[in-house]
Amino acid sequence: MTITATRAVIAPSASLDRAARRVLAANWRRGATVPAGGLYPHQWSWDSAFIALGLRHFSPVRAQRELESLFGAQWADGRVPHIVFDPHVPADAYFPGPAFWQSAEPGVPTSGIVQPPAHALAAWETFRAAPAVARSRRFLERLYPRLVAWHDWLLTARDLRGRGLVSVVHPWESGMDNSPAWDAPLSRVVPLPPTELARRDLAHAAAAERPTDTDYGRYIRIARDYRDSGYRATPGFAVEDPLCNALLAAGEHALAAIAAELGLDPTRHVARAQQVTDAMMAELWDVTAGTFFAYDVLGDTVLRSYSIAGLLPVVVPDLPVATDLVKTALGDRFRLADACPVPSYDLTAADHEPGRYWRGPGWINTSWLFWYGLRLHGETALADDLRDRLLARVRACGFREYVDPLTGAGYGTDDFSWTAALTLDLIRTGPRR
Ligand code: 9WN
Repeated sequence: MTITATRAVIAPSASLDRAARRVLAANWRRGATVPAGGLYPHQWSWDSAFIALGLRHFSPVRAQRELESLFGAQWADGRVPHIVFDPHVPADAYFPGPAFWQSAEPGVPTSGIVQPPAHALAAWETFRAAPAVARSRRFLERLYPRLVAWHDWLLTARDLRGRGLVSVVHPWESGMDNSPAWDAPLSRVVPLPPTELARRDLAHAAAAERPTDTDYGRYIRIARDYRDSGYRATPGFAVEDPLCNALLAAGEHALAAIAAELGLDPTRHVARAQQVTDAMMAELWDVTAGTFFAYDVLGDTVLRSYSIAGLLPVVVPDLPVATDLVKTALGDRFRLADACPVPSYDLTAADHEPGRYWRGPGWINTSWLFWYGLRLHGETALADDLRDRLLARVRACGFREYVDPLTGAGYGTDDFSWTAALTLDLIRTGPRR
């Protein structure tokens, strides 16, 4: 069941803050937070990074444990799985579940694909919120080698073109599953028939707000092929996504700061951040379009689709084109000045769907990343304005998963953890003005 009408929750910051903490408390399970009790009843990789960014403000230890539990499921090769399954949850609560992935590498059942590397950034910000607590728990000492192994794996196993950029080999790895940017490469994948899908998501959200059966048929085929190769061979999908690579570059900057805090040499991370940034500029930047485009590795072509992922390299310090990205965000495609949350996909495109998942609605995590980037690049007035409007949206809609950026209609699940966590961060970090 889904609630498509917007709920009026008008609340001043103090009660919004309390309500957000209540969501995070309700979604906490034995050492980690589930994204949503019904729809996503396990631990997800990049969700935990965003959740830690909120938890750090009122429970630094829980924020640290959130990341530690995720990295406790890291594979020997360095990859961090996109789902860590909770063995206490019934096997059929989420599809595809542990029986499909057939992996228990670190001793707990996990998936075998990954998600965008937002973790180093989250770890550094988590440390900065409570350095004394983190030092007493040796948080960075324990996490740093794991974060390094994770980035090493990405830049070796996943540099498929040898250009210094990471590829994702499943739409789920991008975190923006049914983004229109993936339509062309996905069209080459023959979907499995609906009879081979045991979708559980439709019990918790309306079909019109979720990926289609054809999408799922393709997702499951790619995941099955990857699994059957021992999670090694490139399945029938591989793209260089600007968001993943931007988070990696920003993450290397964070690793440099972490290394310095630990008394280690940060040079390697500074150099890597620069290499990834240079590769993004050389391979993914389109100066005329004013955005980064993803690259279809198997089709050997640029994916000229205006997704929010193309603007999110704004999170990279020293990015030479941050001003151009802001200009594109202010234009008709994203309408930064009035659309809120920032649309996931081009408002002017014929296939923009304001309520369907990553094909149009605004999400808090990508909006938060854009806000973070605005602050990073000194766009204080725009950042403060976006923050105020994001908080107003959450006050009006509640902690929905995604929202129509023009009408404010809420979609997907309610009491979504990263919406609550990043709302808390927006409240607690405050405006710069
Ligand atoms: C597949 C958990 C995850 C997010 C993703 C979002 C959605 C899963 C799904 O939920 O994906 O990984 O079942 O649809 O697209 O970004 O991490 O919140």
